Amino acid sequence: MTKNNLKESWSKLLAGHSYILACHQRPDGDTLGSALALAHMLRRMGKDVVVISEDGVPENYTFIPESETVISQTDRRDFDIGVLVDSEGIKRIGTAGEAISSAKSTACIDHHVPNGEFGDIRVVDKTLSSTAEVMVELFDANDVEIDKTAATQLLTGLISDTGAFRFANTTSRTFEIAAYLQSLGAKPSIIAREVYESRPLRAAKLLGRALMSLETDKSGRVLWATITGNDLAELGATDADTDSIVNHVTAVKGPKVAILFREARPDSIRISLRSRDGVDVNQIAKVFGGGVHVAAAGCHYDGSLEDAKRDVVAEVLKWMES
Ligand SMILES: [Mn+2]
Repeated sequence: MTKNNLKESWSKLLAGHSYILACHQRPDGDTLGSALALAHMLRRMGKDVVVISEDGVPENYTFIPESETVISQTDRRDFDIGVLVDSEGIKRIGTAGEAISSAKSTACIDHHVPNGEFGDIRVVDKTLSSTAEVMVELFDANDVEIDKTAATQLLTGLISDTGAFRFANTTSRTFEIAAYLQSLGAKPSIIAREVYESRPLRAAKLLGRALMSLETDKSGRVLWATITGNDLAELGATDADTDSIVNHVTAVKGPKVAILFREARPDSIRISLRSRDGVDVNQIAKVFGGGVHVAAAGCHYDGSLEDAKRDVVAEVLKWMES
């Protein structure tokens, strides 16, 4: 992403009048904050902009300015430009894919390992911590003024994707950008509280159950937690309540790989993988048709919880041995 690339991409992006910006499924602070910041800038220029998130806005992100404008579906197919935000492929945005693909031109703004070459306009840098960081570089290269609203939206992306600056994707540039956004009016302490310390009670209880379920392999290198469909039903919890639980599994000292298995529906298991010390869980997730980052990936397993645990743990151990 050279300054020239960023200038060229921005002028192509501005060529439209109507826009649809799509967040990925199970949205996080980065996809929402980044999409809303871009929408804010485009609206300021008089553009017609829709932000779509198939799964809506999770409770702990409703504090993001302008998040109330996010819609979860649309029948419109008349957009000039469709943008994938923080989504490494059209599949990750669910039903919004149709509206994006029907746009006269498409764009992809992201920091994931590219999965195909979606987008006539591509602003993708997998070395950056977050799509929010990509956005700041894009705005900066084009002298787009970041106001307090956009600074808050973008800092939310940075804070969520770096685990509040604790993950290995945090660079000195990340801190520079965070300081810059704070100087523009964003409040890190408020964002961190909203993102990390506003868990509903049912989600806290679900976390308790997940931690009680922890198991390891004999060598202690792999640690996993399980959430059953029954756990969700008994607590009245939703899939969104499982979101940050894998980070608590990762916080246990010793294991190199942490996994969360959750029974979304009977025989439909969602799996999150996290690694330490360079184990490439992206490769492991790929075996099961998933992926995303080297140290953080996810996949899906059709079958029982027990089969999912047996097969995925065996695959992890196989990768560690090779
Ligand atoms: Mn992201």
